[in-house]
Amino acid sequence: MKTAMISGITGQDGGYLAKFLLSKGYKVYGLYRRGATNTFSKLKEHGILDKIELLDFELLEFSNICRLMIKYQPDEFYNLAAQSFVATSWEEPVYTIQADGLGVVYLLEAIRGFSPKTKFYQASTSEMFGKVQEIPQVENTPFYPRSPYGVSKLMAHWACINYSESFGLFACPGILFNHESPMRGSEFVTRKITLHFADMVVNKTEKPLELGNINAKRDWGFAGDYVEMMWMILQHHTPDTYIVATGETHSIREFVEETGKYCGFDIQWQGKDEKEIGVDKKTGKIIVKVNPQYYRPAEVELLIGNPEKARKILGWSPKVGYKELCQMMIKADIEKAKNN
Ligand code: F7E
Repeated sequence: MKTAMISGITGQDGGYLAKFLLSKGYKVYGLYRRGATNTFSKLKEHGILDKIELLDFELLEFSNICRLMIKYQPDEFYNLAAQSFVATSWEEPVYTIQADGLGVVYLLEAIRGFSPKTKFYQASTSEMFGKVQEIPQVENTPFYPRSPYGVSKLMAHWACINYSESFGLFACPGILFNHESPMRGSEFVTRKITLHFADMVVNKTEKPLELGNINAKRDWGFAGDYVEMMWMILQHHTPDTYIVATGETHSIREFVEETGKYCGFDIQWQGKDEKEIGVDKKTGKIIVKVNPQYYRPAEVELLIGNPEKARKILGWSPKVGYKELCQMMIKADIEKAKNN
């Protein structure tokens, strides 16, 4: 039986990946950071909580990582643990850079020292492209991160490649573009939108949804598709870097319109910039309001990845398209709101 360790097991990707690896017959160790309130709700929702062995883990505690590597020597390690909310990285830059950058060096050092056969997957991110230097972005597009989060992930990305080239570790970064699902954290814009709209539809709440920059564009895919690619990257005969994206981009505004349509809203935009509002044509009610509080100190305006290498070499392509993803998320949140 192959063994896999997943750090960040309580997050969106941790749940989908664990489910996928269990279906492939893996023994899965789920690493989580002990806190005052531990939340395993996503694993429960997937119905896999009792199928995973949960282990205490802290990215910044090198001794803890070493002990894990010495004891378990997993075949595969998927590093999905991170301070993953870009906006918070300006509030907590030191912690973000320690956890998302230095933490990865700890992991690589522990693997190098105690479990060099472990294949390592690093969750790299499209945020490293930031102020994009090329459209669409490919594996060798120059990076230009725009947040402490992007900077820390870039360090981890290169550390991974460097440990592979220097010490022969099987360490691979997958550059994942935004990936969403009904399990997405509520702080991220897609889920913030679908949760709010579901509340409006089911509980008839009237408070408008407040958003920041609605003109930013993202290449949104389905998390369930993307975790399969993480696994595929580690099954290839040589370690390499891959873009994981759909090749399509949409603005936050479009995501609002698409999910709003499903709720029966016909959103018309009025005003400009900070004064912009989205009004439902049928009822005249304000559904969305721009609130500059959600603007970021430096924005990533446009992301669109070209997943051609993943398709050609690994035979991967996303199964769920943009509209299907919008529907999946809003439908799931309406169901959840009804059941609560
Ligand atoms: O923001 C804009 C915001 O927080 C998307 C993480 O998984 O993907 C994610 O990072 C866009 C930005 O995701 C609101 O300014 C407008 O332009 O959903 P997000 P993100 O920052 O793209 C990458 C690939 C990662 O690696 C990250 O870990 O939406 N936006 N209004 C807003 N964003 C939020 N969160 N809330 C708003 O009210």
